Amino acid sequence: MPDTTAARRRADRRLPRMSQVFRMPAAAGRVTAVAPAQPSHPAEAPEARGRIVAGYLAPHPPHLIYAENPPQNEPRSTGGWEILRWAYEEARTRLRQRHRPDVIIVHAPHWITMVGHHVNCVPNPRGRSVEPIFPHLLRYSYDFRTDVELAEAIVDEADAAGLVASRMTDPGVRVDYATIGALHLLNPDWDIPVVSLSANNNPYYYSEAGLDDMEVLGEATRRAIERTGRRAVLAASNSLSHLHWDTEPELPEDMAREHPYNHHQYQWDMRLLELIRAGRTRDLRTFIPEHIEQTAAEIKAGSLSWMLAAMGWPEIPGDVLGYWTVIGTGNAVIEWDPGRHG
Ligand code: 2X7
Ligand code: FE2
Repeated sequence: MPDTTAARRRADRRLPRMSQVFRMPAAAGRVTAVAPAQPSHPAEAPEARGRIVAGYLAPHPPHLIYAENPPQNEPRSTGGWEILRWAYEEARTRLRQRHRPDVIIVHAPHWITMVGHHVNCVPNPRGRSVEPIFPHLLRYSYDFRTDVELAEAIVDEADAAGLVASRMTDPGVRVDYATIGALHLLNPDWDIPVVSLSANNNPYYYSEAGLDDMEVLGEATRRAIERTGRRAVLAASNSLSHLHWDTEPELPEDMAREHPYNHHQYQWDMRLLELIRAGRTRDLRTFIPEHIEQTAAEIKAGSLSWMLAAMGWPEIPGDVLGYWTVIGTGNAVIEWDPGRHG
């Protein structure tokens, strides 16, 4: 490997990153105790609680909801992107039958906060989410419940770990389409409470900003889950390779026009998926920055690093439920299930 890897350059860098500017020394004793949740499944052993039961890479292209024609979305389609939608169908089955979480925690790249990590603490977000570049595909009415106790515990743990973190309590803030996209595709009934985290790392200004901080945020998230006793599913709402077409077919779901933007991107996505399928999760810590550099990957927003850090970079195979492109970008639905491999 040449001495030019993004990871090495990051380690060598002398100047503080934007995210470091917004990182404070950790303060002891700022976390307050929270009573553990009562089991929602009475037969459940106590050790089954307070843990992450599964993690999903859960990409959010608005095209996928558009193609599903759910009642919440106004535009109508004739389908498309079935391979990814069938992958989500399998994820939904596993979520309901096997994981039965108390909460889904999502980190999404299109809720960008310039100062610190924000956690949505609005008890019942309601409104309409419109995709700014594809408003003809996604005008989605949402109405869901936040697990406020867990949301606040994540803020407290992140703060105690030295991150700048804040509670977002304004019900007027519109929920972004990357949060809505992953959550709808995992649970279109919206009958599982949610915690939603912003992306603070300015991914569209700095190519690999803040991945270290995302690991700190992941560990803080895990501590909050343990402290509140939740069975949590994590969702990293990210596409992979991210160069894309700048023109759209007359019929957006014309699958004769859907293919990788270029072979280079496709090959780097496949390398990433091979590592994941082989369970070489720790190798991803150095591979992810390279993948970002080679493919302008959306995982630069840090959602995947956050999730894998929360799960302790588990050396278990990720189950790739499906991969395909959306407007040329690479997208994979992947499950990490520690219970199956533990
Ligand atoms: O946000 C997105 C994306 N991540 C990928 C493809 C198409 C549109 O929007
Ligand atoms: Fe996106």
